[in-house]
Amino acid sequence: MTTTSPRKRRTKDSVTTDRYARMLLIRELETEAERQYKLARIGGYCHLSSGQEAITIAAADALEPDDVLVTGYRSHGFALARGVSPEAVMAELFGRRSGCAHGRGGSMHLLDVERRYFGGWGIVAGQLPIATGLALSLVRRGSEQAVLCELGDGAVNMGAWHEALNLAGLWHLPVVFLIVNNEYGMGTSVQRASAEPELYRRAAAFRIHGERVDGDDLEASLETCQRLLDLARRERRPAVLEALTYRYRGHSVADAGLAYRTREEIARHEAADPLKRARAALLDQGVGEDELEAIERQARERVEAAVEYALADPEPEVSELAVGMHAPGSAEQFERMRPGSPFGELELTFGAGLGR
Ligand SMILES: Cc1ncc(C[n+]2csc(CCOP(=O)(O)OP(=O)(O)O)c2C)c(N)n1
Ligand SMILES: [Mg+2]
Repeated sequence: MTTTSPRKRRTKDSVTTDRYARMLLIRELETEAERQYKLARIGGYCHLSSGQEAITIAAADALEPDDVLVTGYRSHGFALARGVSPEAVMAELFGRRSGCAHGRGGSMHLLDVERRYFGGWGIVAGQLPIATGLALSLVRRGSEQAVLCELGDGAVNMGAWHEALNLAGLWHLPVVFLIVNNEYGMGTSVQRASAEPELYRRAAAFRIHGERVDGDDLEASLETCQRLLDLARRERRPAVLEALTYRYRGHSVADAGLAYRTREEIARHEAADPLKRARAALLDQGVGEDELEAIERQARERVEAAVEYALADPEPEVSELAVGMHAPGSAEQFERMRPGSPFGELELTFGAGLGR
């Protein structure tokens, strides 16, 4: 039962029970993922975004259904926020057949093309040229949509950042580069990695608009993402948005996250947890404690159900391992690349040098 007072609830507030529920679902699913990883039910890498839920939900909610989302490998939250079910996410982490990448991608490569979520990419900054290319494709098709490309603070020191932003600026592409600045790239702080630690300023080199937002403030993040995506869609103005946030857990579940930062630092951030902030805002709006507790219970139940689902889901057949790896017609292309063939690597790579 709800004890919400309609008088006190402000409908214009963007901190809604729905958004709180979805932020919580991310937190609960990732907390459970770490547990399942330690039970050896999840293999490979597994990066958690606990602490980053506000900017994740804000970015996803600022997108229209036809907009395109591309992210790095810390992707569980983005997949959930874009509407991928917890079952499909957990099954993917377990490497099972009904995972959102059919059990072949794992934690870093979640995707859902139907929902215009084009992954989940494991190479740092590898997603940037892809996002820029997708934005160019939208322009060529005359489609008034935008691309949102998430990247970490560590990705801005990669060559691909410069290449992608240069073309986005030069060709006025509808892409918003969202830097999720969680203060660290693995164990290296932004201060130690970036000559210009105010990362949004680096957009100026490409004559792209740059802006910073408190990524733990759901309302401010949503407003900023909406405004920048709108400019990208309507006026083809690319942008860089730096969202300041923090990850509570280690870089991946294999990292305790304590060798390069203090417990006090983590505790300081946890005290301003975006979930706590959203909860307090809802209480302030007049949402009842019992309604919030029901949301919290439902999130845990939803995650438990996702684990049950993933456990029961079969693994992909080994015979299907290569299915979907290459586009139809690739066999002919590969044939041409064979050493010794007219376009083969033997001629191209060694031919001249060896005088053959
Ligand atoms: C090209 C490349 N170099 C190195 C790595 C190894 N690596 C994985 S994550 C990471 C740090 C990236 O940090 P950041 O961009 O801040 O993202 P975050 O992990 O904080 O989300 C590195 C160096 C990689 N995956 N790809
Ligand atoms: Mg980082």
